[in-house]
Amino acid sequence: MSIKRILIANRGEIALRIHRAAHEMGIETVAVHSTADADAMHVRLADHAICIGPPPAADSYLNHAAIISAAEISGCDAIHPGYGFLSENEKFAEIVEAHEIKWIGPKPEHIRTMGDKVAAKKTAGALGLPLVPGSAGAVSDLDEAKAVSAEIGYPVLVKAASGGGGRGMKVVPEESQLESLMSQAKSEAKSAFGDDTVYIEKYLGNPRHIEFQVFGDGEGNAIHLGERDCSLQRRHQKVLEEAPSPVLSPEERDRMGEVCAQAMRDMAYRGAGTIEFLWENGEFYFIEMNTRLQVEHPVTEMITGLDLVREQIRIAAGKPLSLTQDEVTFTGHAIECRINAEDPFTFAPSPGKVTAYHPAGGMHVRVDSGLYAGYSIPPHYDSMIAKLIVYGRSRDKCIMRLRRALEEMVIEGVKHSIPLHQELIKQDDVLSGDYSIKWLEEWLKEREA
Ligand code: MV4
Repeated sequence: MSIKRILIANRGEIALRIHRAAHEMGIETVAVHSTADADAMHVRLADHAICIGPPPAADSYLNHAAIISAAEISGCDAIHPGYGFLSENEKFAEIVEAHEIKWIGPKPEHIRTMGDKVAAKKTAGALGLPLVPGSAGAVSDLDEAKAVSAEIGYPVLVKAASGGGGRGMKVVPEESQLESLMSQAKSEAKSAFGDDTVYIEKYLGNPRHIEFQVFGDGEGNAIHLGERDCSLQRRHQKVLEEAPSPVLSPEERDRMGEVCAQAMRDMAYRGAGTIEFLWENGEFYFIEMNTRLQVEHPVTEMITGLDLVREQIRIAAGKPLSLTQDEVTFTGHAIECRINAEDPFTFAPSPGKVTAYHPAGGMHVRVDSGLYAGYSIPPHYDSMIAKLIVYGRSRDKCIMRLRRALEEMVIEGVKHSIPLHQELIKQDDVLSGDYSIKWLEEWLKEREA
């Protein structure tokens, strides 16, 4: 029942994050790493470290056999996948469980359902979540696409069932363009995912991206931990996230959160999940569900006081949720800035040696990062090198503290996004919370001009 040693099947700040939660629970950790990550902070801190392959992720962090062998050899009784890599791979989750190793994640069947966007939408609808108007499922031919689109009205959006990250998505302004844009969406989906299944939705022109954090025990108990507003994105990469959303009242949060929690009770969901919505003119529309811990989970931790990784580990060990919905409280405001090793103007990656590093500190300031002076950021992986998370009693106080923390933080030797964040939090629309999913890219265009 209890977990004694966790294999961390990830790298970077999230590997460190998982190590910290485990050690605070008296659980040992085993780091697995590629040859490029031998000097990483989480590898140094873990109780044991096993090299599982060369730098390309396909040969190391995605290598099922190497990771399972490492778990067996080192006597791990659980695997935490973090985010990305194998975190939403239902086959890997099944293999882990077949080896009688605890999977610190959702049931494989739920990972599978939510990975198929058409199945996810059908499931969400059946569970009572509000959907974007559109086709009831996959659209098989042009006549069906025309009928659905005429019914909901143009513009419509053609989406890939295997999609995510915006690939294989086409906005169709009017019927005359449906045939060509649908076939483009299908061929893009076919080459990107090996699956040309598409579905159709009403295109929302100016929504916000608001996501609810949920947790279930796998036996029909579930809670929600409120929402995060992640509307500030560039090319489907989040740049800054905050909780609570500037646009939700406590009543709207309770109402929508409860709809989410009830849906998770009805499906006997296990572990951490995020239910993503588009929000426009006071209405929520389900788009997708992520069956993993997310990068931006710390903003939820800051306003609830809970350790979400600890909660995940407890659930995997068969323990009940550590609190009831009535015991969940939301206090103050939190903002996370993602700091990437990239040029803050061109966004070109900037790997290399960090010659000086000084994280921000002080009251209500958290830095999740594996950086240290002398560390070389390898070129093989995601460019996110740190997350700065700041809390304040109010949104205004949070932004004042964020400004102070960004000023304090020093990263030398590589280009990074701190200057971008400093500029961003001076913008009137960001200060007032008046932004949609289109805001950041439009601002970046003006900034370039
Ligand atoms: C949409 C949409 C507008 N209308 N669906 C982008 C990726 C995928 N997760 C869903 N996405 C969108 N779906 C309808 N019916 C606009 C987007 C979208 C978006 C969503 C969230 C955050 C940033 C975005 C950037 C561009 C498009």
